[in-house]
Amino acid sequence: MNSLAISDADDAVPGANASVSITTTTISGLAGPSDLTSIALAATGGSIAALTVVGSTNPGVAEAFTVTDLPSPSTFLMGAGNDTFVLEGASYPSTIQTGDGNDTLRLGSAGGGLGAIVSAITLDA
Ligand SMILES: [Ca+2]
Repeated sequence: MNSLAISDADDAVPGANASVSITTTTISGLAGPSDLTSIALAATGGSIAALTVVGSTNPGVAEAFTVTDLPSPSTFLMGAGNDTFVLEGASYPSTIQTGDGNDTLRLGSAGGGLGAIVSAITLDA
């Protein structure tokens, strides 16, 4: 079993992480000097037991994450800042902690509906 830990805690660039997209296989909008570096997720010959993604801890960075589905059980720590987190689907249990700031959390697809949320979710706004 494999664990993946991805942290962008020290990203203090204004406007950073403003359009992060997470799917079962890819994280985009998070890495690189302009958030343009894509991260591919895989566990060839095994499985991912846990994914942890840490967002910027800078209160001036208002991040926006959209998760279409999860590659594994996942934990998202958004840190400080006025963050937005949208969870459209969850095939694995997940915990979302938005940290300090005036945050927005939305569950469900853009058209409405929670049918793609099939695992337990813990929200800590
Ligand atoms: Ca970043």
